[in-house]
Amino acid sequence: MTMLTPGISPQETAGPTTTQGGPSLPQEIRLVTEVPGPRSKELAARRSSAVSAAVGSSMPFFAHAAGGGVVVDVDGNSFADLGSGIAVTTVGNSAPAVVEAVTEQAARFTHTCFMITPYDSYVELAERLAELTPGDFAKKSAFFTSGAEAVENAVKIARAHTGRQAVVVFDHAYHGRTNLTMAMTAKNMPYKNGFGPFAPEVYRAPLSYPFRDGLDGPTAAARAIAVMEKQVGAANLAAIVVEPVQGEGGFIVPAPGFLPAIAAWARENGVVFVADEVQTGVARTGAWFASALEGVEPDLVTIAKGVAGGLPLSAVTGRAEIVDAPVTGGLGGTYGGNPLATAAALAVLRTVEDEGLLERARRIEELLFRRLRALAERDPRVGDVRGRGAMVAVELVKPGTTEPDAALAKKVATEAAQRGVIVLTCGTDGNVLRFLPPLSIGDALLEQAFDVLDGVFAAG
Ligand code: PLZ
Repeated sequence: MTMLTPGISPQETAGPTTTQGGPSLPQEIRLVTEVPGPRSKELAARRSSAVSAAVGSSMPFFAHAAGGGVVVDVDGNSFADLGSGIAVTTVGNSAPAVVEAVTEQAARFTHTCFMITPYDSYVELAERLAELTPGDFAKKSAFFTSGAEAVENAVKIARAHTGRQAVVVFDHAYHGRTNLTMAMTAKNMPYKNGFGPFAPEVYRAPLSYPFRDGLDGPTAAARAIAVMEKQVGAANLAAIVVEPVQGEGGFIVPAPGFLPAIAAWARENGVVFVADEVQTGVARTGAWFASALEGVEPDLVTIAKGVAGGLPLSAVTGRAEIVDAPVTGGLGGTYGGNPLATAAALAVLRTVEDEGLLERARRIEELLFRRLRALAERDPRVGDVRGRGAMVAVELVKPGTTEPDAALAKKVATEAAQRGVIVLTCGTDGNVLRFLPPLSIGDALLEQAFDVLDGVFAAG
């Protein structure tokens, strides 16, 4: 039984009556208590004595149900969700097809370990991802559980294939929190601070960052290639790993031509070109994979987050001869491609097609750009509006400069939560507000959420 917080009457802690999430939840912002409400406060108190202080949460309330475009908290408040659990619930939270597929699979078997007794959904998912990732060539996949694990395995595969060791990543990159991926991630605080030593043979090249460097794509690529040639040497380089639109680093869209030039140099030099599409992949940007928007066909693609609607699944998909390079048994893991997750992923891919969600992501891009460009016109603290599909951000600066304003980003996100909107920050400087709504969100709720944000900006 739930303990009541002293001084709070049972009526005040009545909380939500919802027993189900999914798209049938009322699609509106509706606050019935202060934020956080009494039940969230009570859970926060228990959390602070039981959960590591090293694990943070950006929202002050606890979730009870979610679906469509809302998250309902334990006090019955309904928030517009502009975060999708960091780009995961792309097809919607508790999407009906996902719930059905996982329920059916859970009732049949929950686990055998693909390395012991294989099952068909693993094979079918590999076939589907081979079709959906860019490039008309033979492809194969291996499945894991987290995005970081997919990136680690892409590097293992590239090293096995090339017999080389070095890995090149970019400024502002985010690739994960495991030892190798911490080395690949750019930002120290909070991801790396005090956690070294890091894995060796990871080199960092300059990215294309149009708002800050003003370079066109080919010029920015030449600058990065010079670093690779002079500081690493193509003969030592196993892989280049790059996010087609940088996620945690600030939703940075490289200038046109940057990614194709890097990919072409990789091909000429026998270097494996890896697109880390953990955040951009699976319809988020209005294409199945963001590399396609630049006409790039990566040798390997890392996939996670949106692919399985919240079930832990990640993949490396790419050129068959490269993915086959490690020795048999060289790739795997107890839970990699768990049957609940592969069933969920097949349902996610079907839902994207059945509900026309690539097109929906492009419509969301139009709405987001319209609202945010109007805001930028009025408010000189909005320095840049950028992104692709339902992956859009504003970079906040001191008016008239490019000096980052992280305090403003934090203030807006905090104030928006008080008013019923979940919005996340990102960026090496912490000055970027990012918008990642589920593609199941409706226009009316999106407009309502941006009315709230306009109000927050107008208030100072
Ligand atoms: N590659 C491009 O965006 C995860 C991390 C949030 P995992 N991004 C969210 C946090 O603070 O931990 C991410 C990504 C890209 C790799 C990863 C790592 O994916 O599933 O979190 O391991």
